[in-house]
Amino acid sequence: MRLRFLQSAMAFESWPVTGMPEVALFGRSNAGKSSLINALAQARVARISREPGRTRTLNFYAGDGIVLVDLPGYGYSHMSKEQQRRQTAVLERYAERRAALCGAVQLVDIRHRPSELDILWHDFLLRRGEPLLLLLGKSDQVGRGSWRSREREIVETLGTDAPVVFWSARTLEGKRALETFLDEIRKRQASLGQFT
Ligand SMILES: Nc1nc2c(ncn2[C@@H]2O[C@H](COP(=O)(O)OP(=O)(O)OP(=O)(O)O)[C@@H](O)[C@H]2O)c(=O)[nH]1
Ligand SMILES: [Mg+2]
Repeated sequence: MRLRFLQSAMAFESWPVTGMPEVALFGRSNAGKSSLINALAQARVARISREPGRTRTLNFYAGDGIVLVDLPGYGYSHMSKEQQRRQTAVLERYAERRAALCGAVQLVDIRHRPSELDILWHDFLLRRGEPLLLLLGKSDQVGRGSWRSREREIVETLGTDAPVVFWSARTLEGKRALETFLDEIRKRQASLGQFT
């Protein structure tokens, strides 16, 4: 899908007013959120790096009637306590207050059992009661033969009935399903009318 960078922001006052439904990417640091933006856009619109903790601000992208937000990852320990506290506060504030937010994508690494923070954020997003898609990312890193058992462990750990999609920014596994999810949110919001 076409995606263009809109704005980078931290403070509530500078979050853009777009008039479009918004979907945010949640996931621990290094899960591959920024890479997902680039994979969807098929262009280098987001900055990525090998070192975790790269994304420090909320990054807004617009495409095809929807806004995607690349959020800073949670659970990045290599920063000061004060920085961590500030980052968590921004994430929570965004997730609680953002009126345009009508859906979420949570990205977890298929190779690992979800962390305590993954579980907390998953529960939080479920409680919002809006569409939530769980992506099992970096699926290119494990053989297809073990996908189902990885899925089972992750779903059991999260105790969830959210829809699950295998994802890879490298092979673009899951891209179609992700685009369908975004499309459904756009249609759902259009039928509900104004949201901001
Ligand atoms: N093999 C593989 N590597 C990936 C995939 N997606 C991302 N990566 C790599 O994982 C690392 C982190 O990716 P980012 O996209 O920066 O992760 P992030 O979730 O934005 O991280 P923060 O900004 O710290 O929250 C980079 O080295 C990426 O190249 C994937 O699908 N497969
Ligand atoms: Mg990032």
